[in-house]
Amino acid sequence: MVDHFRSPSKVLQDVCDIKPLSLGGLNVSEFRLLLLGQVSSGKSSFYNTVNSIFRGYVTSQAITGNAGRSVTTMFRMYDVASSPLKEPFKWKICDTVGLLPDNGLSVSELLYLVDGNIPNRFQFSPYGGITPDSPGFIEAPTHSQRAHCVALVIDASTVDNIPESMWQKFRMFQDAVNARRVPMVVLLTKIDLACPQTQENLLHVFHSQRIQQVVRMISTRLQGLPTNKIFPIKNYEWETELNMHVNSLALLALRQMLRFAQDYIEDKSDYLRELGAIRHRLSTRELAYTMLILIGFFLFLYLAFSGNYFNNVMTATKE
Ligand SMILES: Nc1nc2c(ncn2[C@@H]2O[C@H](COP(=O)(O)OP(=O)(O)O)[C@@H](O)[C@H]2O)c(=O)[nH]1
Ligand SMILES: [Mg+2]
Repeated sequence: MVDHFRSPSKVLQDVCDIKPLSLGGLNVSEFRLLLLGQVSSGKSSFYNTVNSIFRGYVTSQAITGNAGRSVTTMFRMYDVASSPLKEPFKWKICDTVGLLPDNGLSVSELLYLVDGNIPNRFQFSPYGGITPDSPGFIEAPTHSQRAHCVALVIDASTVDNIPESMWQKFRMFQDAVNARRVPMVVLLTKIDLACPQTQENLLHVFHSQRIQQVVRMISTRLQGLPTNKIFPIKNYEWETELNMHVNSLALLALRQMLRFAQDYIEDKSDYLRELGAIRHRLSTRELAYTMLILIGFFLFLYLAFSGNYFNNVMTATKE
């Protein structure tokens, strides 16, 4: 439990307690939560916000900025711990380079991030994409190395300007992630900039017509993604002190992401168990067929060599 959190809530406690369970032989040592989204949508700031909550003061370990191009150029897996001397939690936040509508990382390259092929501190090149020949490419990632929940980070204040080609990329990516049964959520950042009343009082977010409208719009654009998977948040940006409401929104989103990650592991272990059972059933049937063939073969040999078979055949032919 983090002692410096001024009002230790149930949500905070839940987040501290969640750790992957080893199920059905599926050993996952930690959850990996992958952040993806446009340049400047607030991915690195989300990690900083979460880290600040647990550190007990506003920190900015991940470099953030509004340069018009991605300030983040590396794939980084960040641990979170209540102090540098304490054990980190059993989950990591994975921060990436920003997405661009018409160039930048393609959907298949993004899937390498989901599938765990990309190592920590992988340097994205502005010229070339990711291929299996890229330095450090992990050919056969373990279940622990893949993403267990993906968060699409969308800036609420500029959502109306997202070009159609970007939505198309999001949807293609969503289809591929759904096919892998990896849970996907949306982190809707900069709600303070999107709604003036929310800027004044963060609790207004739950009544804001504008935020509700944005949430519904994103749900429609993302093929009916349930609205309870779209989390409005406000990242630490100008603040120098922690704020309870900023913390609460970020923690609510984080707790759901971790719960979805746990659901994914359960689902995966069920699938592997069923696959194992099918293989077992198949191998039992194959064994029975092989035995029958062998018995037939030995019976034939016995009859042939004992002479009876040929005698009987000869007699039968003469008659
Ligand atoms: N007002 C406000 N600014 C934010 C929020 N989240 C991020 N920012 C700012 O947006 C800019 C881009 O954020 P960054 O985290 O670098 O985006 P990234 O490219 O997705 O990693 C930075 O100047 C942040 O301070 C937010 O919730 N509210
Ligand atoms: Mg960044």
